[in-house]
Amino acid sequence: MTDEVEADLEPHWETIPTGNSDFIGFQTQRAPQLIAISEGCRVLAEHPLVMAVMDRVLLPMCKRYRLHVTNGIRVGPDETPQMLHRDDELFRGYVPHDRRQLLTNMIWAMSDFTAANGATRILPGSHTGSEDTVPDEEDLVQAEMPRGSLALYHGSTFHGAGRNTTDQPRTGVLFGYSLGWLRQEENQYLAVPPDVAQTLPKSLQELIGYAVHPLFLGGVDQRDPSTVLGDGTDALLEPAESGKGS
Ligand SMILES: O=C(O)CCC(=O)C(=O)O
Ligand SMILES: [Fe+2]
Repeated sequence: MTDEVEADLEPHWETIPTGNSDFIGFQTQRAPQLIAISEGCRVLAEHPLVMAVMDRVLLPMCKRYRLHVTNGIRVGPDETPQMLHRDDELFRGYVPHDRRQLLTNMIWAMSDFTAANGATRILPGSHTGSEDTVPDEEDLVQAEMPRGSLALYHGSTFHGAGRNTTDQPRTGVLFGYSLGWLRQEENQYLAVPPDVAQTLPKSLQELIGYAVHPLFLGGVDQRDPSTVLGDGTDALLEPAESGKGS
């Protein structure tokens, strides 16, 4: 699938600008809306291994999880290290930090990830630390891995893309997954509007958000959003029914 995803993204890199901050990088390009632009990414997003991990990490806190964000990340030559961060900082100002995860990410290597070209730097064990944890650079490990591999890390694990000292880009595709009752980082309904969502497998429609989270979070006109995709049902949501954990 790596070849397919690479081919899907290739035409986009020509027009995507580099970033302008320590977070999104200065020599780094980011391709958004991967579900809309890449059939290969549709397959990766639902990879059974990744789903099994998310079932285990996220389902204790929700009835279904969502695709939170998608990003092709091409770290160019001479890029400085990305600032270390926790992806769940989006929420932690409002939800106290504890070991339960609000989100979990995977990054899939589209090129070899090496210490020299900016393999993701990760601080193992930092998901158990408090809000006040200050990451120590000495404790970082790099997710060095051959093209076609993936790395997974919790939303509260400190990490960031590394420095690229080579003359070639380091490319990965990042998929984040979050508890189904949280607002997604990437607005999947704008990124993947109904006319595109209609063409996707049902499981992927649900993963990006075209399905209520029980009881009836995310409905439209008292109905499940899948009705907008023309799934044939027009049933009104019934809290007693949907509350059973469907
Ligand atoms: O590109 C990477 O290695 C990590 C990117 C990242 O952590 C992010 O964009 O939030
Ligand atoms: Fe991140």
